[in-house]
Amino acid sequence: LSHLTVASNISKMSANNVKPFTVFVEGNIGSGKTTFLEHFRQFEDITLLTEPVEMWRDLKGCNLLELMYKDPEKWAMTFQSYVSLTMLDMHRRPASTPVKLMERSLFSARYCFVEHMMRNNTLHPAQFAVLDEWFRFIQHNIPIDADLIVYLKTSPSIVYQRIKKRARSEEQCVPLSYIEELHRLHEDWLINRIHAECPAPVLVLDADLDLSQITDEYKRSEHQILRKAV
Ligand code: DCP
Repeated sequence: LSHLTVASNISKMSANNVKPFTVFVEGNIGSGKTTFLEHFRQFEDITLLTEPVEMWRDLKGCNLLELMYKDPEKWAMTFQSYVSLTMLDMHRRPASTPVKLMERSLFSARYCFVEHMMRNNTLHPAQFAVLDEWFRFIQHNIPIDADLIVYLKTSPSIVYQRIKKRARSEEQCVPLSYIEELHRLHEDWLINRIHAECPAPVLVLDADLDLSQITDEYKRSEHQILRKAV
């Protein structure tokens, strides 16, 4: 059934030149965004753009993520400016499939991470202003397609434990307070809608569930993402 539906979506695409249905997967650090995207690997004809963090860890041999965590005042601007570039690249990458799933977006970079770094003065007001101008310029001049946001909602204490357990070397210094603040910023953006623009409808999933139970929760999103009765 999934193959038939996707095939009919492809023929619709070529007939009407329809753009792919574009989904951003968002949520706190350690909320399971990569695992969520991997769940969709079983379906044919979906473009998955996973793990942008791997690009941030190796730019011509430089680990920008590590530099940013070791000396945020010095490197946050460089890091976030490269995040914006990699995100814009993902937004603009054409997909010849009916569905395109992306891990994160320019929006979470701006409304969660850059917002946090501005509020706690990691970014100088001048650095924040430059990042914000880039963001506004892109928003107004470059089409960014968005049809759905999947918000993997978590409790800070749960993702904090996961982050400790997975022990990504760069993140060992991350305090619970940072995870709590990022949680509030995701909620303000996706649930409380404090920013004028939320680029697409938001589907909220319970991502506190552990790996043995999460597949059923992920399945809840299949019909909206594949747009078929499952
Ligand atoms: N990060 C950041 N600024 C951004 C985006 C991410 O500082 N604009 C940092 C936070 C993390 C690392 O990059 O230390 C990766 O964060 P993500 O939440 O993007 O990716 P994860 O791999 O943690 O996601 P998940 O565990 O949900 O798959």
